[in-house]
Amino acid sequence: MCQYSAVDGLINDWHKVHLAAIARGGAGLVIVEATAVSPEGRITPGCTGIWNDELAQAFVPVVKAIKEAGSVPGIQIAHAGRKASANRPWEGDDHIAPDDARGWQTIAPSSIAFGANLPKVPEAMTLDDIARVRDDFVAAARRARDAGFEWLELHFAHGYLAQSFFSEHSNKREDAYGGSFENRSRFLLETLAAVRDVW
Ligand code: 8OZ
Repeated sequence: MCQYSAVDGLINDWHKVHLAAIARGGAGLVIVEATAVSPEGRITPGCTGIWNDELAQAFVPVVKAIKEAGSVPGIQIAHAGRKASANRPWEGDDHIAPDDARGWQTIAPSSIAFGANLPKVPEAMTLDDIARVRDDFVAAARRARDAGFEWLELHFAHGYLAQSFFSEHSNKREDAYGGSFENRSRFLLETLAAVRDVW
């Protein structure tokens, strides 16, 4: 579960204690929270990340502690899409205001805001953006593997990037990534297949 306690994606003792305690409690599998594959893929500024080797290395002692407790270390890798750049729940759970330097430009299949408490309008992704995010998932998976994780989940749910490709409500693209069921599934299946090559 998201702890919103990382700084620039980097985990710290909070995460180690939290996760190792769950392992010590007897869980068979401990899954690290939705961890961003790129900085703009974080839900909030406090979300964990694995977009470079320094961030990945910080997981090594956590993985070790989980294994020493007899659990399997797992991680969920994620991109929040148009729901990114939000305040932490106790700060409002809404999009960071446009004039607040803590926020960033969000991306999505189409330039359509989530709405309600998340009104920020995302930038529609180019084909290069789509390929880059797919590659970010692959690089994140490789780093997670090298850090010792033994179980991996791609976060394709809850209105985040991948699910917003899948839904015809948020995906109005007219290229190979939008329209038909097959096209709306394309980003998910291509990303999954590319991750499978390294995992
Ligand atoms: C519940 C609370 C906080 C975050 C998600 C990453 O929707 C989340 C999340 C869920 O999957």
